[in-house]
Amino acid sequence: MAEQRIRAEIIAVVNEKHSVALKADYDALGAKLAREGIDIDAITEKVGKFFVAVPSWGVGTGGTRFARFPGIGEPRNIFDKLDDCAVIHQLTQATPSVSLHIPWDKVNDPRQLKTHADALGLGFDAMNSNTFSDAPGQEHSYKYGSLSHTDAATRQQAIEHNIECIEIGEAIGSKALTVWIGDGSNFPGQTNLTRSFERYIDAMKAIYKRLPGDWRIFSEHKMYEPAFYSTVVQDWGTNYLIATELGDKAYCLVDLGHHAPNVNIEMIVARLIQFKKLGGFHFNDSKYGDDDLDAGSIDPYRLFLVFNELVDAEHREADDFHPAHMIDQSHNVTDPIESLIRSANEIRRAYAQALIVDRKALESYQESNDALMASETLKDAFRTDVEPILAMARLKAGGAIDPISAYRASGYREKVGKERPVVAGGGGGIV
Ligand SMILES: [Mn+2]
Repeated sequence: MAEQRIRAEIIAVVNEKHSVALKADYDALGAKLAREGIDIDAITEKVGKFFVAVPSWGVGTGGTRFARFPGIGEPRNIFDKLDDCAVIHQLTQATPSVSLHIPWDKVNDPRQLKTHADALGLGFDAMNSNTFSDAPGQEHSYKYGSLSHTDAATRQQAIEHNIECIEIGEAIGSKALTVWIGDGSNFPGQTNLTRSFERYIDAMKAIYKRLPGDWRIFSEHKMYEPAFYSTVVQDWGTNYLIATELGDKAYCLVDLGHHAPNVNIEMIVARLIQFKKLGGFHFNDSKYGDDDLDAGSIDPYRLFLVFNELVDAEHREADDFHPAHMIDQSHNVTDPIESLIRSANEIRRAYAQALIVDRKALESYQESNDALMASETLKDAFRTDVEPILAMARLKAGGAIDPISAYRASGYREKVGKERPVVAGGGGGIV
C-alpha cells in the first residue's frame, strides 16, 4: 500500500459531499450516451486506464525571463518533488509516473529515488537531459550550443551527459530519454545551418548507440527560443528526419507549445502516427508562443482534436502506436499542484470526448463529403460534458470527485509551507 500524503478520510469527507450529485449526473449522462449506443461504463473504464506523467520540474514555481516569484512550501529537492507528485496522483489517480530532469533531480545514488518513489506508489517516465544551461563546475559551456556545437569536446560533454541520463534512468526503471536542445542561432549567418545539423545528427547517433534495447529516444522540436533566429531542431519535419536517421528506437516528441501560432498540430500528429514515428507529447497550452500554460486552459478544442487523432489510431489499431503522455508546463501564478491536477483532468477530458465521437457516422460523412455534418459530429462530442465520467473514474480508483476542493481541504500546502523555507532559485524551468 502506497504511503498516503493526504489522509484518506479527508478525501472521503469531500467525496461524500459530492456523491449524490455525481450519481445523478452520471446516470443522466449514461442515459444520453445509451441513446447514442454508447456504454458509459466502458468509457469510464478506458478513461480510468489513461495516464499522464507529471514533470518533476512542474511542481516548483516557474518563472519568466523577467522574474520568478517563489510560492509557499516549494519543494527543496527531488524527494519533496516526488511527495508533491504523489499528492497529484492520489487525488486524480491519473498520474502514476514522474518524468525527471537531470541534473536538476540528480542525487548521489539513484536507488534513493527508486526507494522513495516505490514508497509513494510512483514510477518513472522518460528521462530529460539538460544541455541548454550550464551546470555548476561544468568544463565546457553550452552558450553556443551543445550537441551541435562547433567544438568537438563540448559535443562530447553533451553526449556523455545524455548517456549519464540513460544510466540513471536504468537504475530507476525508466524506459525512454527525451532530448531537447537549445541549440540554434540569433542572427543570419551566425551558424552554418547544414553543418550544425550534421554535427547534431552525429552526436545523437553516439547517444543512440548507448540506448538499451528496450528503450526509446524522443527528440523534441521547437521553433524558437532560446535561439531567436534559427533552432537546430525547429520543426516536425526536421524531427522526423532525425528519427528516421537514428533508427527504430527513435521517435518524435510533440510539445504542443513548440509551434507557430495556428499551426495545425493535430495534422502533424496524424502524419507521425501514419509513419510510425510519434513518440509522445508534452502537453501544455498557449496563446502566443511557448507559454507553458495549463493543458486545455486556452484552447481545449485543439487538445480535443489532437486526441481525436489518437483515438482514431487506437480504433484502427495503428502499428507501433504507443505514445508517451507527459505534461510540460510552468506555473507562475498558480499553486503548481493545482495546475497539474487540472491539467491531468483536462487531458483525460479530451480523451473521453474523443472516445464518444461517433466514428462510423464521421467516416460516412467524410466519404459523402458532407463537410457540415462531419464537423458537427466532432463538435457534438466536444460539447458533451464528460465531467461525470472523469469524476467517476477518479472515485472508482480511490481518488477525489473534486480533486481541487479535496486538495484545499487537506491543508497540504500550508503544512509543507511550514516545513520548507521559501527559496529564490529552485528548479522550476521551462523546456
Ligand atoms: Mn517540452
